[in-house]
Order: sequence, then structure tokens, then C-alpha cells
Amino acid sequence: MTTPHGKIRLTMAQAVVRFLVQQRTSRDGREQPMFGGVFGIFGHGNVAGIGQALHEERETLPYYLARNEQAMVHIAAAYAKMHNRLRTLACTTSIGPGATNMVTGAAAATVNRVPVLLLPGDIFSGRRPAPVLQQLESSQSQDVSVNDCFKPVSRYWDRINRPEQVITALPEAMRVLTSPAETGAVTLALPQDVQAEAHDYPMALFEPRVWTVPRARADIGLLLEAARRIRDSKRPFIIAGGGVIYSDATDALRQLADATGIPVGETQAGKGALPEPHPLAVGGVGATGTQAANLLARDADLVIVVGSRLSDFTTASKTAFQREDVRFIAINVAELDAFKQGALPLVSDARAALGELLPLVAGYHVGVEYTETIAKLQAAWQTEVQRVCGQQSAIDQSAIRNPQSALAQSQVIGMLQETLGPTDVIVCAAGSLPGDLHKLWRARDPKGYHMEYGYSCMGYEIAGGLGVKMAAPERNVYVLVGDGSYLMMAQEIVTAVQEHIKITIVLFDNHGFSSIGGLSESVGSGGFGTRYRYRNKETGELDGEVLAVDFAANAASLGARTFRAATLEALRDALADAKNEPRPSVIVVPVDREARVGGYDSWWDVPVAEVSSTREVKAARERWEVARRKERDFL
Ligand SMILES: Cc1ncc(C[n+]2csc(CCOP(=O)(O)OP(=O)(O)O)c2C)c(N)n1
Ligand SMILES: [Mg+2]
Repeated sequence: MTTPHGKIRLTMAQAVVRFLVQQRTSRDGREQPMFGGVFGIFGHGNVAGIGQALHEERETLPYYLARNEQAMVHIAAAYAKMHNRLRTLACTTSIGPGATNMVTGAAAATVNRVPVLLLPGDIFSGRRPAPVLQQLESSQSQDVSVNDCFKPVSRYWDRINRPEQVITALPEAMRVLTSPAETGAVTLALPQDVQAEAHDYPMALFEPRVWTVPRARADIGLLLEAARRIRDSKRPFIIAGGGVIYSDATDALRQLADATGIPVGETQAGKGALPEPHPLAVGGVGATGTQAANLLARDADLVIVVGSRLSDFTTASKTAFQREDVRFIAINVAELDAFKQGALPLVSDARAALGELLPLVAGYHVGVEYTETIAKLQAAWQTEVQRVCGQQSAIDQSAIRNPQSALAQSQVIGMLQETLGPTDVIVCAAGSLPGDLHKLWRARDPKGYHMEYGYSCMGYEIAGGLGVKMAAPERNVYVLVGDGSYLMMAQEIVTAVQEHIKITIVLFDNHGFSSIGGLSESVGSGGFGTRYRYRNKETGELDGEVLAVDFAANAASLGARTFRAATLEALRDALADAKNEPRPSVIVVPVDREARVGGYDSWWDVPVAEVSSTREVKAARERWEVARRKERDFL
């Protein structure tokens, strides 16, 4: 209904939905709609308000039904990451448990700096029927609901207590979602009574609006100083983070590396920033890094960090850089990151800064000796990758109950590397796979390695695979998931079936937590509580028979095509069949939990008990005390 003076009478929920349809982003002259659709699970708190509005707009804003609210936030985050943060999805939930199920997803998105718009339903603003079903009560305030849990995990949070508040809240939400420095989860808590309430909204709110994603530029004085430091350096080293990929700076990075001969190590989010093969690509750096990258980092006199948060995995808990006089330059859109480790801060878009540095370092090239060192380390590492991927597990097949569990995980990774195409995408998040992949995988495309390792959230994998495939339907998407992660969140297979989203899930079955099991052993606790085994009725310990979970039967029951691949040949065949299969596929691969890929000149700080009666823990504590002496303060 149109009213005079350019107003239109709508419910608050209708206003929100109509606004979302009109939002677009633009960067480098390319424009796209910000929202590719809305995921939701209806209940009281969104079925009548937002649900009615989405039903009305279903032609312009597609609605997708998910199985779990946490998963739908992961889907949105993966979609946004695949779109280099220029597009995302919105998520709507009921009040109470539907809403709080999204908290973990919100944290994952915010930690990873990826935009997602969350629209949890909220309790009545008018309060008369309170406490409503699923309402949290407080004896101190009536201005509290479970949605307050989203505050620390959101980059913008608002509760819409009057319909006209969205007139200012929605543009703020967009500002934060499209800000390269601020982006993350944005939460607009929508009380269910207000959703259904009408207001005369200004028509201007529903005009098409383009949000230009800026390329911020560094201070010129600091840029000149950075160039001077690069020219003065003898053993410079670049760390490429996710920011390189988000800002579409991969060509600029390659140009700078080619011109100067500076080697490039990659974080988990940055893997693929300098696609392989390249003579200066030395692979993952840090706790799960390659030997080549870690030795170069250890001896570097200047570390140029591009678009990285410098998490403990990247810095090997501040032990990665051992030269006394090592210094840092950090290029980052976020001040928070640019100032880390006492770096010379270039608060800038990655592509802009790399492009501006290039002419300023013209004529500079690292010395011949350093170039030779890089080449030697790279060649040695490639030999090591071949060795590890060809190495069979030590399990004597005749001696074990389940002769199928004899493949080493690294062999499976090697087979996937051989089989997958250069633009195919692998999706992963938690367990032992991220570390193994960071070391062994050669990313041939900047969008080919999709790792959620900011939050390393078990359960992200399959949901993330959906988001990736929705964002890039032309690519083959392979989800690599451990049995533990699968059991935590496999239900979105149903959503993939429903929406005809073709993904291939490779499930690594090692009867529990190989990663945390190994960690537990390294801190002296023997893998306690990390195996999927029956409780032994006599001893009370979890060391009975292996729990035989039939993952293929489970996946088949959800509608997937399933394969069991106990050998490399069977895996090769299954991958070929899965490729031609229109349905989502699940390939179950039994792997040896104990056949782990070791560490390479690196460390991760996990403090060990100072008091213990066991020899193993005491020894682990001693090792830890020695190792942490290498931790440094960079001020
Ligand atoms: C939601 C969540 N809970 C707990 C953890 C801690 N954690 C990290 S890896 C892991 C085990 C993963 O098991 P699985 O998926 O089977 O992979 P594997 O370690 O066997 O390779 C656990 C419990 C986590 N990362 N995320
Ligand atoms: Mg496992």
C-alpha cells in the first residue's frame, strides 16, 4: 500500500526482506547482488513475520530450508568466502534454541572475517504474553533474551524494538557486512511482534543501492619506509594470508615475488595465493607448514605479512621467526592486524599495497645464494611430499580385525591430488586433515583450497561444501571430512539432495579423533577419550571393541549415493563414478589413525600439566618447557 510523501506501508519483516533484495556490492567496477538468498528454519518467532515476507518475495529472493541452524550459517559463510566476501546469504530462525544454534556459526564467521547476516527471531517486545515458549527469564531485567549471546560474536548487533528502527539498522548492517576491515557476523534480533507490525517506510529505503567495497591505501610515508626496508633486506620472506585472495591480489603478489625473488609461504586461508607450481611457492608456513617455508621463516630478516591475522598456527606460537633482528611489514585492511608483532603497518587493501610497492622496489632482487637456497628447499620438499604420499601405513593387514583400515591418510590425499582437476575445490575444517593438507596439498587455483581454520569448527565441512557449490556451481566440490566431524553434522546432506547441490564427500574413517588423539599422546595422556570404542564392562574404560559405525549406510539413508573405498584403486573408481553421479556422493575411506604426517621444524604451544604422577606427562612437561624458550615477544 502506497501512502503520500514517498512512503509505503509494510510490516517490519516485509521492509527487511524488500531491503535485502535491493542491496548490491561493487568492486573494481563489477557489480553483484549482495544476497544470494535466505536460509532458514521456521518456528515461532519467524514463521509469521519474516516467513510471510519471504513467501511474498520468493520469486526475487530464494528461500532455502536447512536442517540445522548452525549449519546454515556455515553455508552462508562458505558462500561468502567463495565470493571473496562480495556476496553472502541471510539466515532466519525462530526464537530460543533455533536462534542460539547459530551462535557457533556466528563465531566461526566473525573469527574468519567473513560476512553473514543473521536474523534470529526474538521474544515479544510488547512483553504482555511473557514468558513465551523458549523465553529466557531474568530476575534482574526484562531487557534480556538468549540473543544477547550473539553480542561478542557479531561485528554489529541490534535488536529491533520498533519497526522504524530498521531504517537506520539496515544500512549499518550493510556498512559492516561490506567493510573489508570490519566484516563478520551481523545480527539483527527481530522480536516476533515487531516483525508483524506495520510502519510507513520511506520508499527510498527500497531503492537499489550499491555498496562500493573500497581499496584502502596505505600512508605514503610508511609505504616508502616499507620499500626501503625491503631493499635493505637479505633474506626477506612473504606470508600470504586470506586477505590476498579476498582482495583479488594474487596477480599482484606473483608480480612482486617474480620481480624481487622473495619466496612466499601461505597460511591456511591464504593457500592458493601463489598457485603452484611456482619457483617461489614454498607452501604452508607455521605449525603445520612445510619444511621449506619453516626454514625460510626461521632465518628471515624481514617478514612481509600480507592479509593475515598471524594466528598461533602461522607464527608457530611465536617461535617461527628466530633471527634476532627480524622485522615485520604487515599489509592489512584491519589496523588490528597491521600492527601485530611490532610490524611496520601498511593499513591497506592487499592489492593496492602490493601494486604500489612494486615500482618502489624496482631493481631490487634477492641474492643468488638466497635464490639457490629457496630452490634447494623447494625441491627437497617436493621429494618429501612424494615420499609421504606414497608411504603406506604400518598396519599389518593380516593381523588386524578390520583389514580395510590400512590406508594412510596421506596416501588418500596423494590420490586426490592426482585425480582432482586444477579448478576443483576441496573443503575442510577440523581434525588431522587441515594440518596434513596444509603441508601436502598443492593448490593450483586461488579458490581451490577452502579451509575454515580460523575457528576450525567440526561440522563446517559438509555445510561449507554446500555454500561453496552454491557460489561456484561450475566447479567440482570435494568435502574432506573426518568421521568425528561427520557425526557432528552430516544432516545437510539432506539439504544438498533437496536442492540438487552436487558435492562429493570423502569421509576419512579412523574410528575417532586421530588429531586430538595424537595431541593427547604428545602431552602424556595416551590418547585418552579420543577413540570410538565400546565401554569395557569389566574395566569401565573406553577401550573395548571398535565401534563399527556404518557411514555408508548412514549417508545412503539421507539420500546420497555412497561408495566404500578401502584401497587406492577402489578410491580412484569411486571418484570417477561420483563425478558422473548427479546426486551428492559420499565415499567412505577407512584410514589408519596412527599413520600421521609429522611436523617440520615447527611447534604449537599446548601447555602440559605442571604436576603429575606419570612419567609420560613429566617428560612431556619437560619437552614443553624447553620448546617454549623459543617463543619471542615482538614489540
Ligand atoms: C565443534 C568442535 N568441537 C571440538 C573440536 C576439537 N577437535 C578438533 S579436531 C577433533 C577431532 C576430529 O575428529 P575427526 O573429524 O574424526 O578427524 P581426525 O582427528 O580423526 O582426523 C576435535 C574433537 C573442534 N575443533 N570443533
Ligand atoms: Mg577421525
